Amino acid sequence: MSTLPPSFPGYYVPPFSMKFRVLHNIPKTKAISLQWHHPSTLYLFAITALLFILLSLLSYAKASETHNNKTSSPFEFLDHLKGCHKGDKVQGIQDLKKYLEKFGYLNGNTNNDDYFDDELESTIKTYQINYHLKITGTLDAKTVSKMEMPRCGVPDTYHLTYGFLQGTPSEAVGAVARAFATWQGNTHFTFSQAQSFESADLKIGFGRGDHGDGANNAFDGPGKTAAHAFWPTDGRFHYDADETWVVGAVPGGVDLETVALHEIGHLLGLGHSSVPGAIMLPEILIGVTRQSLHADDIQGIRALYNT
Ligand SMILES: [Ca+2]
Ligand SMILES: [Zn+2]
Ligand SMILES: [Zn+2]
Repeated sequence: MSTLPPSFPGYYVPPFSMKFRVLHNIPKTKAISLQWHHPSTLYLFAITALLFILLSLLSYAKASETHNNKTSSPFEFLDHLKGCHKGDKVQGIQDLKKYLEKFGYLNGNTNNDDYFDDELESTIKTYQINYHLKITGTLDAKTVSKMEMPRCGVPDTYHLTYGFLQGTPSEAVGAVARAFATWQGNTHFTFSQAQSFESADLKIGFGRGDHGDGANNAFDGPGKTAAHAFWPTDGRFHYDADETWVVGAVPGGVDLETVALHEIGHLLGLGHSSVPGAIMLPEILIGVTRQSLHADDIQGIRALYNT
């Protein structure tokens, strides 16, 4: 119950009050109470109920038999793709791509062909992470049967695009792209570079001092604040241009990718963590590099999005 959105308080209150009213309105006549306590009626009722359960079990068994003989899943086209893996070219892979696109695992820019490419492999991995399947990147039997199950039409995943302010150095672009790939590999999110900065969901760049986010968000020269990002759905992530930015573990330098991992966490809605080793710790370490998330970061995002 605690998971119900606070905006729906009336959702579960009316049924309760209605039940109360009905119960109170039942006249306490002898007929009703006697019927339920009379042993022979109770036996009769129990036998009828048992028969009913048996009958429904029988018809269920019959139904699943027919189901096994003749697949009735709307996604049965996936059946003959069982065992497909990267490098394969099989008719029907195109439909698989459409399926994954429909449910939010691929964006519209996919190669619409029957070729099992790198992108399809990583997409299937994301699907397998999402459904707690073994991460094989291939269309193994378990993955196919999961995909064939009747499902809700609302997409599972969130695809976000990112763009860079003009003049962003290529080292930063590469580092941020790697950080997005790390988050993509561990969550139900997928990311790709936007066609233009304006159209991007997430906007990344460097700023110095007061850089247009308001005086409260001005950067502070070398040291102290190294970067910041805004909560969803704002999407802004800025590096302080006055820091010594580096790629990798360089003494005295701040690693672009490590900081990007942290700031992307904020872009997705995570706050700071106090768990040692978490990327979401507020302290940014100088001269070190981190290229993976901590279990605490992954748990945080799963809890936040209920995945
Ligand atoms: Ca600073
Ligand atoms: Zn800023
Ligand atoms: Zn932070």
